[in-house]
Amino acid sequence: MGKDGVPAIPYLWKGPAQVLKKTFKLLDADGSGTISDDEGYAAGRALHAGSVDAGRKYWDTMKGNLDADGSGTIEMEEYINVQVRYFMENGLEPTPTMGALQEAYNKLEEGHARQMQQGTPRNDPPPAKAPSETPAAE
Ligand SMILES: [Ca+2]
Repeated sequence: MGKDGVPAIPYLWKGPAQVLKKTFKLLDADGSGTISDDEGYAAGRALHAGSVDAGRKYWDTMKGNLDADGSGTIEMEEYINVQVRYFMENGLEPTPTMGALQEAYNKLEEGHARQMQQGTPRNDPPPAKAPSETPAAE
């Protein structure tokens, strides 16, 4: 598996980067080292009380922002670096940001547990039509 160090991250952002790393591992349900659409949609559902539409919208937006190299899947470094860069560029403070990230992590974990309990089938039927068009960003 991957490299452990994330060299681009300044010291102040190590904490948030660690939470992002944990979150990535939660998102990467099959441990493949990348987040696929299925995994991203599942996470979106977990964060939006099981709503398929909201989950899909969430991940499509996230992926649009995170997939720096356009590979169609999200690697751990991409996931961490893009978000930390975003926080830095927007002048966010590391400590409260880490709190917010931790909260999202908890919610995600809780949502995953809930989905397990409800016995959500892993073999969801494929979407009727692929969401190929991205919302116009104007
Ligand atoms: Ca994966």
